[in-house]
Amino acid sequence: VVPGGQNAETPVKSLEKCPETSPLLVGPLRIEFQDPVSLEQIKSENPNVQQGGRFKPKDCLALQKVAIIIPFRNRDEHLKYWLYYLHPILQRQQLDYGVYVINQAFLIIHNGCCGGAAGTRPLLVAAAVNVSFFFSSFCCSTLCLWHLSPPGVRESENLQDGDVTFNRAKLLNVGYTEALKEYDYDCFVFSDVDLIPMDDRNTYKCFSQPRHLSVSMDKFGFRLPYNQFFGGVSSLSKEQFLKINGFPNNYWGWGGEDDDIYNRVVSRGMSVSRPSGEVGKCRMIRHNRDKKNEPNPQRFDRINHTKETMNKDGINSLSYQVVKVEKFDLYTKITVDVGKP
Ligand code: UDH
Ligand code: NGS
Repeated sequence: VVPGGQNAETPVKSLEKCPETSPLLVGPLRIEFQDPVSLEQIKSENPNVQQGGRFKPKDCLALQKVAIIIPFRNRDEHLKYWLYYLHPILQRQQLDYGVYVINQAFLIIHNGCCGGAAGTRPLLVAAAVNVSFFFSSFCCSTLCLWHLSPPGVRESENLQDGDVTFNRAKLLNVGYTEALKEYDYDCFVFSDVDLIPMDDRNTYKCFSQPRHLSVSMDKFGFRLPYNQFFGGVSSLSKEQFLKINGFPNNYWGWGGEDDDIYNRVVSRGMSVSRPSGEVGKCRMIRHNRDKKNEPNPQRFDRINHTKETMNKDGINSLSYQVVKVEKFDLYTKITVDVGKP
C-alpha cells in the first residue's frame, strides 16, 4: 500500500448499471420536416455514435442491448430525418444500440449483363459498385455487381431495387437475424423509416410484454386507429420474438402483416404494452404510396389464419440472400434479396 491510501494496483472500476429512467430525458420534442438535413451535419452533431450506427453510454452499463431494425427501399430522404431525430433521443435514453437498415433488392444472376461490358470485367472489379451505376444507365436500368467467380459460373449479377413487391415483415425477420450475427442483442425495435417520436420518454427498449410504441400518430389525430393496431414502431425481446416464431414471411405488398404479428402475440398468451397517449405521440413524414407496395389482396384471408400458419411460417422458415453489408457512420445498411411472391 502506497502511503496516502492509494493501492499500487488500483482495481479497474466496473461500471454501475444505468438507472431505470434516464436522467437525460427532456420530454416533449419539436419535430418538423421543413428544413433539409445532411448526413454530415448529423454526424457532427452526434460525435459519440460509432461506425455502423452503434452507441453505448460511457458512464453506466446500459440495461438493454437494442437492435433497431428499419425496413427500407428508396426512402433516403426519410432516413436522414430518422437519423437526425433518433440518434440524439436514443443516446439520451442510455441504450446500448445499433441501427440496421434492411434494404430490399432483387438479384438476377445471368451471363453477361450489359453486352460488351463483360469483356472489361477485370478492370471493373475494384470499383465494381460505383462503376455499375454508369453501366446501369446505358444497359439494364439496374445495378450490376461484378464477381471474381470463374467465368461462366456467375458472370454477373444484376441488382434491381424496385421491380419486386415490398415485404416489410420479412425484412424485419432478416434484420433480427443479421443483427444477432453482429452482437448479442436482447431487444429488437422494429421501426418504419418515416416515424419519429415526439417525446423522448417513449423509450426504444423492451418490456415484460411486446410493446407498441407508435400509439398516437399525427395522421390518426394522435389516437390509435383501432385497438389491435400494432403497426409503425414496436419492440420485442429476443425471447418474445422467438415465442411467436418471428414475423410472417409471406405478406407481399401493403397491409396486414402488423395485424398478423398482433395475432401471434395474443395467440401465445402475451399482451401488448403501450406508453400513454401523451408519451406515445409521433409524427409521420407524409409521402405518396410507393411503387410495388400496393395493398395486398390476400391480407384479409391471411390474418384470419395466423394461428394455423404461424408455426411453419416465421423465423424458422426464413430464407434470403445478403447482397451487401455497408457500415456507414450513422447506420448499417444490409441489402438483401428476399425473393418474390
Ligand atoms: N418502405 C420502404 N420503401 C417502400 C415501401 C415501404 O422503405 O417502397 C418501408 C418504410 O420503412 C415504411 C414502411 O416500409 O415506413 C411501411 O410502409 P408504407 O410506407 O407503405 O406504409 P405507410 O402506412 O404508407 O407509411 C401507406 C401508403 C400511404 C399512402 C398515402 C397517400 N396519401
Ligand atoms: C389496417 C391494415 C394495417 C395498417 C393499418 C393502418 O387496415 O396493416 O390499417 O394503415 N390492416 C389490413 O389492411 C388488414 S395506415 O393508415 O397507416 O396506412 O397498418
